[in-house]
Amino acid sequence: MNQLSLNGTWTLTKPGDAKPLDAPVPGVVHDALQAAGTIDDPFYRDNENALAWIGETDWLYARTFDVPAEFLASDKIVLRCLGLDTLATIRLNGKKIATTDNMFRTWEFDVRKELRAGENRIEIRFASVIPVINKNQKKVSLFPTKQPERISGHTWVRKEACNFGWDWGPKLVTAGIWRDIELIAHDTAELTDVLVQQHHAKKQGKPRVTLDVAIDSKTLTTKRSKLQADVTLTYNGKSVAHTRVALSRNKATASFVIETPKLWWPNGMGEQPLYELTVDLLDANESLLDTQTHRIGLRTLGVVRKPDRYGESFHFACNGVAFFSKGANWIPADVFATRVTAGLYEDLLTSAVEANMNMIRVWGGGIYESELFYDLCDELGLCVWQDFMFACSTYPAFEPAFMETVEAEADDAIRQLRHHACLALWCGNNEMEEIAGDERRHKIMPWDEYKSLFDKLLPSRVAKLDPQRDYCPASPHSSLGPRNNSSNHTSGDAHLWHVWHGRAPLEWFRTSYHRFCSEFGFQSFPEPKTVNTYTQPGDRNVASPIMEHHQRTHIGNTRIMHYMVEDFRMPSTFEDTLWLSQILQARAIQIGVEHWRRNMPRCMGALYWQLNDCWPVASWASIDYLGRWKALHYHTRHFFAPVLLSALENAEKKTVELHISADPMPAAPKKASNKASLVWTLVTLAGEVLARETQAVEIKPGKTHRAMTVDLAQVTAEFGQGNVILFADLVQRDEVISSTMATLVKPKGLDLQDPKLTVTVQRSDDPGEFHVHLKSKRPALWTFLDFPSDEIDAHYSDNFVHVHPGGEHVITLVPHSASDKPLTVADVKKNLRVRSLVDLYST
Ligand code: BMA
Repeated sequence: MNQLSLNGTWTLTKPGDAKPLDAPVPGVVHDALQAAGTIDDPFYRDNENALAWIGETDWLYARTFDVPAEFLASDKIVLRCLGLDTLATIRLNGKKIATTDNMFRTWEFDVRKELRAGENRIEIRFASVIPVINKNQKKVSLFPTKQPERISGHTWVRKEACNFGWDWGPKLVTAGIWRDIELIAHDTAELTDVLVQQHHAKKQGKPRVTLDVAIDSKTLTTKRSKLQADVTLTYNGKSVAHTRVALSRNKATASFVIETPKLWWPNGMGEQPLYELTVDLLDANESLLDTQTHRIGLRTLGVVRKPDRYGESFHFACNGVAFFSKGANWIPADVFATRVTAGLYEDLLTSAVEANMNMIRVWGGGIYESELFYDLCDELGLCVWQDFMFACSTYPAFEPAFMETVEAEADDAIRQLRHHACLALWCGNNEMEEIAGDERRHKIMPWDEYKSLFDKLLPSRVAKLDPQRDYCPASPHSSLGPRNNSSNHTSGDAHLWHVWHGRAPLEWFRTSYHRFCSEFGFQSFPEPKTVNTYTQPGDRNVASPIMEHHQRTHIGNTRIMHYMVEDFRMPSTFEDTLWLSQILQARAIQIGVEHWRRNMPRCMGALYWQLNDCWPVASWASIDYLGRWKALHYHTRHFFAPVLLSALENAEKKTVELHISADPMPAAPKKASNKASLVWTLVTLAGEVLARETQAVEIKPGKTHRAMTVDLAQVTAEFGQGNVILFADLVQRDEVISSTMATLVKPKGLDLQDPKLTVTVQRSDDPGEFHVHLKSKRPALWTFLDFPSDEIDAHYSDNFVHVHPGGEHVITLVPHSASDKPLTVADVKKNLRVRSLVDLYST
């Protein structure tokens, strides 16, 4: 196999305009226009509004390239396009080769006859999708959304749904060659398919894995037949197994047994060893005709759905061990997919792991992410719940051409992802069972059409191409009871929007006994530094038109303020409002997740909406577009900790229950002690320590239990209900492994006083790193560090922590200055700001 990349600089022309621009490939039109200075930054203020014309225009990409004569000597040459966005007409040396209609597909066209030695010219013209959508909508109107943030009818084209606007994303309709484009030459034969299946068994109590590698190839010429496949499995560069099989009718199966397999585990449950499988296709003379390599992990992974006392279970298990899924929903990491670098993927996914997540759900309104994303998930132990790209709308499943392109798209996606150790589930769509119905009333999708796509077509492709992987038709999906119930307590997964969209109080979460919460969320604003990148000083008021422009849910800001007043006092300034919205968001999600972890195994998963942003905006994300962790992300580290100590207060009974919920620990040494101590302190708002006690407790891996109940009746009678705070730490081997705080009133009921924080900064042994020691005379709730100056930014080991008299928090930070100047302790001291909740209040 020979390869000739066509990536690089192309020209881009708006048909009718004489002057072409330089355009990088892979790339999209917006990026090229911005680089050329034709348009301003689409994310600044409301620049987006002036850019709709880009999506309404046709665009022409073109380039010339040289083909060496030897390349043309191959038996077959294909033009392989890994991503064309979307309605493309391809011409090679003036001749039309093909048209495409699906952004998600890998397109391959035989172009041997069209190519010539020396210079060739390729042109790809992208037709605007907007007229196509409008024309089709007149024919059959698909789910015309009432949400002004979305363009109706976009589901007529197979293109990233959120490109047409979402309740967190702008309407910036792209076009372009968004993934690699290349020429591939093959001789004699090519490998068309390699499918690996694993069979796990135990021999004398030890795991043993048999791999079956099914090889499919296509013979291009008969001149040299007698094909053979050479199959090697290596681990850390060393061969673990090797075999050679002869192909018969272009097929073969190679099998081998791995007697001492190193098993792959989700993050927190063990390691992530990865093996490399190489399949070389050889002819009788041992000439290499084609090769495929896949990195695999040895494990079983999937969903367990079986009858239990609550209905039907819904939980994931790896190597037979059930685990609570801790994670978040993933949206495209940038409006312009081509801007997503390996570094960005790495930052976001590493942040997920640092926050103790073990699962990511790739939501169906975005894209099948690039290979890099799944490689990182393999390495980090992040299980992937993978939606097919269908979301919150209806689709023309009544059109045979639509079903055909979807089938090809599904095959491409399954083939691309199925070897990944991280892949835990294929899921048909996002939130479409709620809008399916019996007939095409209100433009809903009739069930027979829905079923033809999500109960027949997609599962049949998964069964054929990835037979060992589970499939679920939708998220949410309730397997017992009506399918359009998005909030079923007995079975399936649920999307819980009672808090936020439904305006239920935060405590509503504690009434939820759902089996697996695959979506729930709460918005916040990004921090001031991020807001400053898209606003002018005069915009910096939450209700200004620009701040509202960067809030795509029309009820968004009202909701934030509604809940803020429910739980907290009013903040003083615009910036304090941004910070307080983050504290509020962190508190909301914490209440939900801690409740669900206390209710294992009835509930076995919490994936909040949403991990990341695709532009700078107020949203449900825990990490903002510029990679800054919001308060929620810091809290996530705590409420997703492997062993969680959580408090459940009861204002009527005047008690606080302390619960310990632990993940399973299959890789822990057998003799590891599960003993720990619970240290709890009762403090008044004035800082008087009323009690401090220690109790021996046990951690029960894979289980949750109430470790103790603290009775506050007496102290609250004496000091007042809103005057006492309980702080508790779970300590094991002298290390605080989880801590919690509880009050019998909402935070707004606390008359917080100046906590008299003492802040000590010390240089750590690692260069560029500092330790900040925090102590206080009075309770300092949600104490957070930041550098207000634009000169310095930092990443913190922890933030928004509850400091109390008698306790100390040490936060490690790695600051960097805009000028790259090394920072001294004095610089840090001078610039670091440490505040807590009370400092955000107006009085
Ligand atoms: C959901 C998601 C998204 C949406 C989010 C917030 O249910 O599936 O469509 O952005 O809620 O409204």
